[in-house]
Amino acid sequence: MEHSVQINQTTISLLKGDITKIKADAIVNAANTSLLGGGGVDGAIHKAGGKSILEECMKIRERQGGCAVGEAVTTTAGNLPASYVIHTVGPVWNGGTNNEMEKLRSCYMNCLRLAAEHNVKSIAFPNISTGIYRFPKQLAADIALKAVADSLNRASTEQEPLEHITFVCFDDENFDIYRSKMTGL
Ligand code: AR6
Repeated sequence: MEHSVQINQTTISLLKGDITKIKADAIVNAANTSLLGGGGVDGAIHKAGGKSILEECMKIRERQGGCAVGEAVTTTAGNLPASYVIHTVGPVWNGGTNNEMEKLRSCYMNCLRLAAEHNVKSIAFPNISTGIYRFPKQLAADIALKAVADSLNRASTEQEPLEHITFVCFDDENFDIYRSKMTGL
């Protein structure tokens, strides 16, 4: 781990690479409202994780009709070296006047809430919405880092602490942005 900062009992790290290779209790998927898979990180997670993830997503669809933007749902992780996949649906960037920023923050908050509910000790996030959904990367990184810092500073002392949060950047641009912003945490 090249870059890491500590907030209370949690280490926040930055990694460049493929989230499907990460051995965390939970990895986050940047899904869409259908939960049926797609391109980008979603495609990579379903491809590497195998069909059990899609089967669980289909059961969630039957129960609640998919997943709304800003919300998150949990499945197991199939063949991945993680225990859970937390699927969240980021906003499509539409100029910023459609509550995109609040919706992106709520993705991170809801993933952290589900992680706590499942007693997850380590979680890895991709850069939600910054690919196919075209969210500006600088702004998305500010929102992600602030959401995580706010959540950790607010965490109840009765709750078992999350030990490790990793931001997994796939592209150089996001990696460079996170590297420069993490020093400011
Ligand atoms: N590991 C980590 N990050 C990745 C990987 C990977 N294997 N592959 C891509 N990224 P995107 P979105 C990065 O497009 O913008 C799908 O079709 C990528 O560089 O995956 O939220 C869904 O089904 C980018 O920084 O997700 C939705 O329809 C980040 O992941 C839609 O795309 C997010 O890019 C969601 O779009």
